[in-house]
Amino acid sequence: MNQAHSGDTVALGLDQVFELSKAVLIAAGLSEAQATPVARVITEGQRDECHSHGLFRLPGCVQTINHPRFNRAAAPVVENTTAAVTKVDAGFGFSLPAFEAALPTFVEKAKSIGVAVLAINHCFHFSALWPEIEMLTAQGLVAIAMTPSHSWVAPAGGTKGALGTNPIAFGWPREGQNPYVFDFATSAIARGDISLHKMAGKPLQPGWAIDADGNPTTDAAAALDGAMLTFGGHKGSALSTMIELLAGPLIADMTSLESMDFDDGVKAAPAHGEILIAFDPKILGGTRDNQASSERLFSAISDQGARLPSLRRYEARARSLAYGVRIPRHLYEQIMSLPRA
Ligand code: NDP
Ligand code: PYC
Repeated sequence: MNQAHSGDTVALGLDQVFELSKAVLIAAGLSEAQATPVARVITEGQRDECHSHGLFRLPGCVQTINHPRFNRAAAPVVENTTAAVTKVDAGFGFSLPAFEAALPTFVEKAKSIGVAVLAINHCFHFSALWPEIEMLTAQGLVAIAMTPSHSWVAPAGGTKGALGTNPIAFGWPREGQNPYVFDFATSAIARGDISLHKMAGKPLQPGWAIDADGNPTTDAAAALDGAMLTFGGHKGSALSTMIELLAGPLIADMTSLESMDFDDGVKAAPAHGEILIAFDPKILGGTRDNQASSERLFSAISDQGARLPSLRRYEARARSLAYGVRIPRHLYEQIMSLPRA
């Protein structure tokens, strides 16, 4: 494999990121069919400079594949439940092959009746949600995705983990340009970013975490041993609880507390469900041009110097597509020390 080395970083083409990821995942025990969507999302994360969910996740994926409860032979089973509802059982493989297996049915339902729900069950989940959201906005659909994680996050007013970092993502298609997409953890920051702060020896921002004694901390190691905090105090805490309920008990799957129990101390990726909702604006909006008023809103935000979410990501994407990516040398060496197919 050709790659340019410079100082503390290593330059890779996007095709190299993809092939390297796939080779590691296959050597760890995934089939080509399972490894491909996982490697694609890792590559997309690195491409868009979402450092907490790009190549940084690859060693954790290997650890997850080695979890005794991970099913290396998992083949997603799609259930055509009702006119609006699709369920897919990931069989305790990764969420991404299950999402892709259910996508055509899910999209077809949203387009035929205006709204559809996809429940992914029994999946190990490590990925950002925006790649899935963008696959739905590319079909002209408005979309929401939510998932629990492990119970690392204390509720507002509490001192112990009960909630997950629980991301919520939303996408709105825009004619002739990238969709409006946001995708964030309901913890003050993703846990992956706390780990990156620890690796870089950087302090956390106040308000992100408490230590094991329940005291505020800006030390990443103490935060990983203690508990993370939600964004927005009681509001983030309630939103996170809603995500637990919608992507957990509502679809008969695990909460973040249950995912943590299921992990049994291995420290693999969380295992639980994911819920996605898709709306067809052509059906819900009828003949009204929903783009005119949404564009007016986006301009009112951008024209005063505020930025739309995902703009940073789209700019990073353009750069990476043109020039490839640079990753920290220590991460490259860690990945190259893993077996590859
Ligand atoms: P951030 O706090 O950076 O928030 C991310 C979102 O906010 C992005 O849409 C980002 O756009 C947008 N944003 C950031 N800064 C601004 C700004 N100044 N103005 C406007 N928009 C802004 O990231 P998080 O740490 O909360 O989450 C990172 C990722 O982690 C997500 O992709 C999430 O899905 C993933 N995650 C996954 C989990 C899982 O269980 N699978 C659990 C937790 C998190 P942009 O990207 O352009 O900066
Ligand atoms: O960064 O919080 C996180 C996370 C959990 C699962 C995947 N990412």
